[in-house]
Amino acid sequence: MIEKVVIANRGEIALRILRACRMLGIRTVALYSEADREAKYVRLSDESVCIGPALAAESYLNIPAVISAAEVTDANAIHPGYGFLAENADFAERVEQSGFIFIGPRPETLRLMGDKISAIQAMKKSGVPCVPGSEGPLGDDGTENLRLATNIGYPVLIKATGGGGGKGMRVVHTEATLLNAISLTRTEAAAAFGNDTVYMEKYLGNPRHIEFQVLADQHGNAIHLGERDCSLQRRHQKVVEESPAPGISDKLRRRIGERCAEACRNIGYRGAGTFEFLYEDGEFYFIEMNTRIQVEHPVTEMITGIDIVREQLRIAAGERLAYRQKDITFSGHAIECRINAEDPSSFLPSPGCIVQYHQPGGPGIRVDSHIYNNYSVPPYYDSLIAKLIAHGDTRELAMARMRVALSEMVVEGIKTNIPMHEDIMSDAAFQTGGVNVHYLEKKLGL
Ligand code: MV4
Repeated sequence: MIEKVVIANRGEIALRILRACRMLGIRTVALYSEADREAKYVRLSDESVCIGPALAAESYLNIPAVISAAEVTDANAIHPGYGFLAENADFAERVEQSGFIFIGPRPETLRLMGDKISAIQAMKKSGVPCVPGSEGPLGDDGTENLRLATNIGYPVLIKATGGGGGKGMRVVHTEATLLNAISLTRTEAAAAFGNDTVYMEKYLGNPRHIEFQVLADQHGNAIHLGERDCSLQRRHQKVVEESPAPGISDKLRRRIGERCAEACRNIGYRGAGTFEFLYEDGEFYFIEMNTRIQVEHPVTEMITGIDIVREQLRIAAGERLAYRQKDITFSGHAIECRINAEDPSSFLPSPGCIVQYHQPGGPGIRVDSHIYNNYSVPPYYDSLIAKLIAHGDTRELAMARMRVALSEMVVEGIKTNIPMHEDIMSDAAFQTGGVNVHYLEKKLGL
C-alpha cells in the first residue's frame, strides 16, 4: 500500500527512515536543501529532489515545496521524521488533502496534542496521571487565580500553552508575586508564540524526565514499549537517554504504560507517540505528548527488539500492529549519547569538515549517523552528528560498552561533545542512576 515515501527530513533520521523503507521494499525520495547536496541519505536514496536554499524556512519547512516534490516523483506517502514539519497539523492536513499518506497521527490528533491544555485535558479524562494544576487556561480574575494557586500549593509554575523547550515558563514562590508573574508570562508568550494562553501547575522542584513510547494502529490496537529516562539534559536539549529508567519497577511500568496505551485507544491515536512525564517521589505526572518519532527511539528498540520506524510505516499503510502487549518483553539496558558538533567548553556549534572519522563497534554497540570521512557539517541545522547507543544485559555492562565506544570514536576536523560524554559515563551519580533534570547543568557549573 505504501510504494514510495518522501523523506521530509535530513541527517541521521533521514538515513534511519531510508533504511526502514528499504527493508520493506519501499522506494524512497530524499528531499534536500542546497546545503545537503552531499548528504549520505541523498546518495543512498532511489530518487532525490532539491527543495530550496540552505535556510530551513525555505527548504525543510517549505510546505508547498515538500508537497510538490511528492507530486512530481509520484510518491504516495510522506515521512516527516522529527523537528521541522513533524508535528505541524496544517502540514499533515495538506499532505492528506493532496492525496498522500501522512506517516504520523491524524491532523486532529496533532492539533489536540499541539495544544498543551487540550492534551492535558484529554489525558486526564483517560486516566493518565497529570500534574495538579488549573486543568485549563487561566482567566483574568486575579482573586480566582490566587485561590487556584493556594489550592494547588506554592511553588506553582505558569506555563504558556504555545511554549516549548523551556520557554514560556515562570516559577512563582509566593502569593505576592503571582499576578504579576501571570501577566509577564502572558505578555512574553504573546510576543514569542502569538498566543497568550497560560495555565498553572504545581511546580516540581527535582523531577526526572521519563517518557513512555507507544504504538497504535488504525484498528483500535495500542501498546506501550516501556519508558526512557531523559533526565540528563542541558538547556532543554537532551544529552543522554536510557531505557529502562533506573529504579522503575515492572509493576509501575505496566501501570503507567497501560494508561498510555488506553489513552491512545480513547483518542484514536495512530502511529508512534511518546507520553512525557515528570517523575518525582515515586509518582508520574503527565506534561506533554510528542506525536513523532523521537531522537532517542533507539534505546527502546535495543531493549524491545522492535523496529519502531518499520512499525510507523506498517501502521500508516493500514496494517495491524504485529505485536500484542504480551509479546513485548524488555531485555537488558540501553544508553544513548547524543554526539554533537560543538565546542565542549562553550557548547557553541562547531560546523566544518570531518577530516577523519572512525566509527566505534563491537558487541552491543549501534551508531545512528549520517557522517563520513570528508563530510562537511553544515552550519544551518541542529548540531547532532551521531547517536551512539550501547546495549547490555545490565546497566553496568551498557555503561562499560559505552565508555569503550566513546574512547574508540574519532571525529577530527570539528569539535564534539565526546569528552563531556566520557565525563558523564564516569560520573558517580550517573553511575548510581536516577539523577534529576537539574543534575547535568549543576555538574557542568551552569
Ligand atoms: C515542569 C517542571 C516542574 N514542574 N513542570 C521544562 C520543559 C517543558 N517541556 C517542561 N519542563 C518542566 N516542566 C512542572 N509542573 C520542570 C520542567 C523542567 C524540565 C522538564 C523536563 C526536562 C528538563 C527540564 C529542565 C528544567 C525544567
